[in-house]
Amino acid sequence: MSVMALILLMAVAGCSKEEESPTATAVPASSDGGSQVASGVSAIAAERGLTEADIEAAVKTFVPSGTHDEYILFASGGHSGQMLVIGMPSMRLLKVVGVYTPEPWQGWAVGDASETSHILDGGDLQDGTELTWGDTHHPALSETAGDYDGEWAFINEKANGRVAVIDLRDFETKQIIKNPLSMSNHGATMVTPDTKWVIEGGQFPAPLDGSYASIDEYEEKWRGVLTMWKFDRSTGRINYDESFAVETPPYWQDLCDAGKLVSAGMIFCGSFNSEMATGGIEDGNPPLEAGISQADMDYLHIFDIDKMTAAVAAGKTDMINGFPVISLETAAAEGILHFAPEPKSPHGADVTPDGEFVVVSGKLDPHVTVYSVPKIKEAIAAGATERDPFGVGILDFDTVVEVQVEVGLGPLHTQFDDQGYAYTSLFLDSAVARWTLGGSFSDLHSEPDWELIHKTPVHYNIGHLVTTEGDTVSPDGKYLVAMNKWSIDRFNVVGPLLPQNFQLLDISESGTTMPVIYDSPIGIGEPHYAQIIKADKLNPWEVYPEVGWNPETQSLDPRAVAPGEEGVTRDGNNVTVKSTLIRSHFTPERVNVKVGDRVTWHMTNLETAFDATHGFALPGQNINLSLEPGEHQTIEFEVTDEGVFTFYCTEFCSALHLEMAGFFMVAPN
Ligand code: RUQ
Ligand code: CUA
Repeated sequence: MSVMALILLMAVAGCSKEEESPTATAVPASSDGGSQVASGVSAIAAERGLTEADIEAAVKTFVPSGTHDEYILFASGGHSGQMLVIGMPSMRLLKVVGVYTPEPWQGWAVGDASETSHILDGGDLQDGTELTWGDTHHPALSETAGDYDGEWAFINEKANGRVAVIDLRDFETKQIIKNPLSMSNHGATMVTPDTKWVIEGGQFPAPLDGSYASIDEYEEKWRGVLTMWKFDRSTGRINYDESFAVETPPYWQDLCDAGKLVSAGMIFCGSFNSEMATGGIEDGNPPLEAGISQADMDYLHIFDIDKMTAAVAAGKTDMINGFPVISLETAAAEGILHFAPEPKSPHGADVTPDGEFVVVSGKLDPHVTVYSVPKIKEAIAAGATERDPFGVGILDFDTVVEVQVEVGLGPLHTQFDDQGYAYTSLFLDSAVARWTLGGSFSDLHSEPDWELIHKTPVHYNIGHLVTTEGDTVSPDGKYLVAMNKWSIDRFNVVGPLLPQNFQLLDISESGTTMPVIYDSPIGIGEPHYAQIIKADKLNPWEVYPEVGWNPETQSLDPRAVAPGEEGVTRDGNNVTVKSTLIRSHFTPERVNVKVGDRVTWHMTNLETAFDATHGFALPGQNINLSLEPGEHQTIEFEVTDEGVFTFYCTEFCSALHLEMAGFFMVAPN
């Protein structure tokens, strides 16, 4: 019997820790049926060596079969290129949304024939190179007035500088955009509190036009970039033509966060390598990691969105690769960009729920540094007295810092709850630190402000952490997920490559109680960040709104095939197939073509029931589609090889699913 079943029994029996210690030996059965069950549970717990804490954790996380989770976690799939959808607190994996990597189950971007593959092609390199993987780091849920609204998700792709838009009505990727100026992003994606802008911060500098410049020209020609993608809710797409970028110095820009409430209109991005180290270990130079971490301070980048849009409206942009860019000179002169010094190889920059503070973690500093937004605004208004080599105004550290809080070794990222606590991941300590906030959060907790309260060890190498609705103006403070890399001793060994581990922590109690209650290995690439939304804020479709729906346009497809319209027609070498799918057959079942034909195949799933998905696998053509109820797909391909190929449905859709097939017969020309 599994621990889950055990817990269910305990719940049924009304067993609690007060009534009975699960670690104790079984109590004698009484005539009361409940106690008999409870004593059985005790015996199982004793036999399995479960502690009281184990049982409490299991009771907290068990979601009985047939019931739904309270929260949904949207996690990056790391270098799988995908996005994970996980129920919480059960940590059950619900979906791996295909984004930057073809995903056959969803028919996502498999081969070149489908419209979803054209969406993936939206992220092709300027020279046409097709990319079939990605390194996703930071998903962002759309917000209205600073709160998740459950409508859209965005996720970056670090390796080649791309951004994707996912529609949460059907959990499918709708748009992938290649950044025209940069081959890398890391400070992405983040949204402004109204989701008007999707922010793409950079990482590795290079000449923005994609040209070659030698490493000796690093300071002169290599540049960083922050890209502001304009999101249009009515179309559900990023509007490329209303988007623009801001040139930044060739420091390595890092994670960003959008301001909210008092800091609305501001963007904060960490950065490192203000040393502008360029490595060259083979020439006797210090290695990059040493060169980059020499200085005590790097620069927190502080952007002003209103000043950016004013500069764009006034035409103060240069066109680079056909894309408007506010030059570094303009950004410095117009006060679009300011710097505040930040200590010791900074990484995360996180804005508190009230928007008043920005928490920065220096990876080599045991403190987090808390900046005051009102103080930043005053310092900007007073005018920067110092400038970096590119003319960007530097604010005085002591003037803009509210406080530094010692939290432990290797701080990376910070999240928030509803009890006035902040939570910082400690990479070197392998722990989550809980510390108190001051300011408007002071009354929410009973401890002194700005003080470390507790550390919970995690296993191991924690990167990001995420709390329930933790990036919003009103976090829920119920759970925290520690996103750990390389779980060396947590799971059965599955070879030298170790699973990543999401550890669930219960943060609902105050003070020093903050236990780990579940381990959830992730069987794909390193997930960096995630966001957690209350499940009832999502309103996904159960079936497409109308039969003949095109998910790529989210509208009725004029090419949809109605019953009776099926058939194969030929016009020269162009063959048009019109098919319908319904349990358990394709119409037509025989499609005759010749080598050299160009096939346009329209397919409509006529089903309207919740569970009536059909697949379409066509051997020899690298084609696989998933047609959910009501969905229409059109594919186009050239036929190059003769033979007979049996297409079939890939979803076990009925008792006669194996019979749901047809013949694609290619005669010699
Ligand atoms: S980053 S932990 Cu993108 Cu912190 Cu990975
Ligand atoms: Cu349709 Cu199997």
